[in-house]
Amino acid sequence: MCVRLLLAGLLVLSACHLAVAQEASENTGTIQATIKSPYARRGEGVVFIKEAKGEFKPPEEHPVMDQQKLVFIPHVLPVVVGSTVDFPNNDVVRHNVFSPKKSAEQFNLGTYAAGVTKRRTFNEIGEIKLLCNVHAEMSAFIIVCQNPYFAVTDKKTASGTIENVPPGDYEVTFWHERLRGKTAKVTVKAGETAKVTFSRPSRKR
Ligand SMILES: [Cu+2]
Repeated sequence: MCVRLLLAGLLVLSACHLAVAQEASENTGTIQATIKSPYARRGEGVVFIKEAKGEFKPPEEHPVMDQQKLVFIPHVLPVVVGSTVDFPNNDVVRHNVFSPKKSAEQFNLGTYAAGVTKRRTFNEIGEIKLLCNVHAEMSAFIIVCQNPYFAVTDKKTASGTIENVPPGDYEVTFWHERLRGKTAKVTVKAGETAKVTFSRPSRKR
């Protein structure tokens, strides 16, 4: 009897969860943004809403910028402002992580051993370039956004899909290592996908 009640309760619970998830997708829209440039296919970019109303809490689970085989993984990591990023050293050698001048925030985590994780909280919106002063070939970017409505672009399609966007009018923009960002206006409607194309952006010097 008890087990049956428990099972019934679990069923009701999971049905509720399902309903909430469906509601979220029915009440929100999607933005599919594409960067029209051959350079956009030479690396990931980030498409994002410049500014959205509301206050956005950083995720409890820290975004991760990993270090493996002398490479930062991922190469491009968008986060919402206030996020704490973990920088584990999952390599067999020591690494140093720092951000050079012109980054939205400058910092230096120092040189640290394999198996150690350092972390940092990002409170300034903008581009953070990451370098390692032990290995000149290592580089990556953290893009700190005002809101969680961002997506990394696919290298093959140079396109990114921003999901669960509340209906409204927005300015969408992009960041790319090789290209200057452009802005486009978009209207998001519930249950629909709005498409944005950034045509022929100029190269960064
Ligand atoms: Cu290194």
